[in-house]
Amino acid sequence: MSLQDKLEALKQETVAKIDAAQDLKALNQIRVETLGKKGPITEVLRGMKDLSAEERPKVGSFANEIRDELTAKIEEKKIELEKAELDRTLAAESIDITLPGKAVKQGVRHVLTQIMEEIEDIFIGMGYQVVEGSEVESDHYNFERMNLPKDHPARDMQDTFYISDEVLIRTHTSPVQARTMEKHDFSKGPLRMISPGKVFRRDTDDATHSHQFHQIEGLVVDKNITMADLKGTLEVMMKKMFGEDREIRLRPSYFPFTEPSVEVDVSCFKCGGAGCNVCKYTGWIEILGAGMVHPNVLRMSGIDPEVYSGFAFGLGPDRVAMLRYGVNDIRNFYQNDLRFLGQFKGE
Ligand code: FA5
Repeated sequence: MSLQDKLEALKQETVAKIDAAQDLKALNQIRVETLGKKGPITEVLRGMKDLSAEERPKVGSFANEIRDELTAKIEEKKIELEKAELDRTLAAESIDITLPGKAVKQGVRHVLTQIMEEIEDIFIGMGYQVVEGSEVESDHYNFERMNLPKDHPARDMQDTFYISDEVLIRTHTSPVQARTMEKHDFSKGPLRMISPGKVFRRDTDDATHSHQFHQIEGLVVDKNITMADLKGTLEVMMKKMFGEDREIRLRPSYFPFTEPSVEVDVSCFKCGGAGCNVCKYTGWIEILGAGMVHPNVLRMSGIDPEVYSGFAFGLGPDRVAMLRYGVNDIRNFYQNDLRFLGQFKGE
């Protein structure tokens, strides 16, 4: 058999093997065996030294041609096998979207946020706007504009943390009254607002006191506003918060920024007024401070007390939450214990 015939036969045989190769490993094996240094083509080329000078270049170029053809064929097959392998991997790794997912642990809003939003909703329903105040406040708005001039003895009831002589963290949400009143345009209608937020006092923490707690301020100013409006409004809120058969009672009290001033009690939601441990056997639970806006407060905000009058109240949602859920220590709200907080699902 001539060298050319041998090469041709070798080519046919190798092409058949390449076509039959099942994977990249087998293909590589064919490449090494056929085209490698110890392979048959190299062998043929080595045998060329015995050929005549005339035949040598012919056989040489034929052998090179065959080597190039086989190399190209192997390359082609390699691409084909690689694609098949990728397809197999993709099929094997496809995601089964019907498998149940990992359950995400869902949190709940803080119980105090829930209570405050519930109260906000009640007042929004009565046409109030919700106003945001600033936790850092000036002495001017926190005290002076609330009819508590410097050295007024009633300041002792609300000592706080001072940032400078004039800047403090607010002791109550009442400064929002002054800030809202001075901006209000009565030609656009009466002023009706509530303002929830955090307040701070230098109080010693105990079961019912925290140095940081919450208040919701309420304020209505218009012509002919009376105590009857205050009582009616608070009654609506208490019934919505604690049930339709709740009653409220107003007791005389004192705040420098309201005159007259009252403390408001709600009939005990647990015993209905008969007396129990929740209401300390009085039948009533104290829930907020309120009163008619003091003429000085109106005047300082540029409102004529001869023409306008108003009522205001300040309620402690922490205490409301304690009463509603029978929580006996206010500090529970601030300790971030998920076993406690997770109980209030907010349905
Ligand atoms: C005031 O702060 C007045 N600004 C409320 C007010 C507004 C009266 C408008 C009249 C008109 P007082 O200090 O009583 O009032 O606080 C109001 C409510 O905040 C209390 O009824 C109580 O529910 C809550 N509160 C007061 N101190 C604490 C405290 N240390 N921890 C938790 N709640 C408190």
